[in-house]
Amino acid sequence: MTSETSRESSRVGITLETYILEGMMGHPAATGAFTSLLNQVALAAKLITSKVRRAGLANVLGYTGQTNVQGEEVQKLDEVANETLIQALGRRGHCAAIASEEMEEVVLLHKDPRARYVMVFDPLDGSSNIDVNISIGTIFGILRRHDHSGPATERDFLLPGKELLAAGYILYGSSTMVVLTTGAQSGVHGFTYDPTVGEFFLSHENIRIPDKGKTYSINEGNYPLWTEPVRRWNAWIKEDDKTTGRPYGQRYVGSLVADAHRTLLKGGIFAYPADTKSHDGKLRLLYEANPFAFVFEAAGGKATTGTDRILDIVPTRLHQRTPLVLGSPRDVDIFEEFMRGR
Ligand code: AFP
Repeated sequence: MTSETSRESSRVGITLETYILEGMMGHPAATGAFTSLLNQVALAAKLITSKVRRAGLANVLGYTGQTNVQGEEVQKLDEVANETLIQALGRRGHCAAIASEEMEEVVLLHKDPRARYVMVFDPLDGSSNIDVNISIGTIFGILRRHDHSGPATERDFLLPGKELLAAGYILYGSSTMVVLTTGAQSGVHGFTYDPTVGEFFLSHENIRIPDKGKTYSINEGNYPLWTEPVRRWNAWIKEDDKTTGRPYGQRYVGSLVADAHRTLLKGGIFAYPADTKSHDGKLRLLYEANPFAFVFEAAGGKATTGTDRILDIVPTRLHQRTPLVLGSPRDVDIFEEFMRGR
């Protein structure tokens, strides 16, 4: 391949806006509503980044939840991120309603029947990590309403994750990245933010998770609460066996976006299983597990509860929890074998 053709076939370096626009051009019947929604997510990503990057100054400007030197109340960063997303998504009239980790109930944005989409998000996941300057993130998913003749209700959100039209996350790490997919056909792409020009550029084109990894990611402090199969899998993954690449290394940030992002790029397994304290696991199905399951499957990975595919679960509640196991197909398969009694 000549350098000219390889340059032509790679889209690395295009902006997120161009990528979204090209996606719309590939669908002649598109109205632009979905495109506009994705663009508003990109805008929110820039706005939240600018706030997150100043988080370390909270004690200079006033601790969050207290008053700053100007005597103004300083809003908590997760509330700021939530407000920013609501404002951005409410602006164009395409998003009928949102469900957020920050709010008990669904928030209606537009009653107009032309608002055909609803969005789920966790505005700032891993927020307990803010004070210690560790990566945090925003998780989002977009669903199409089945019936948009009347105002949106909770029913519009209680759909299995396989119905997502798009999902992704924004990682506020050493740089800010948006990782986005509209499904396996379009692939999973990562865009890195250049703060000097205020744009996201395609930096990770067509992310594919390795078939097998070398690390496992789990809160091992929960060992006493784990079920027997989880303990057996945990002992197995730490055994010394060169032929199967064990022992695996352990990595755990405690910020789902950071742990899942590393697992997506490097392979391996992330698990937050059910335990004797949390029978349904800790993580939330609609705005944590489903968007990540959608991303991982589109990248060739797997996402299960340990026994069942995440994207098949039909939710009954907005803030429902689920056990979550994400990762390389071979690593998730082995976890499932242990759950079945290996
Ligand atoms: P916070 O938003 O309270 O920091 O919780 C983060 C989180 O929901 C998710 O991002 C992590 O994967 C998980 O909880 C960590 O939970 P443990 O602290 O129990 O390991």
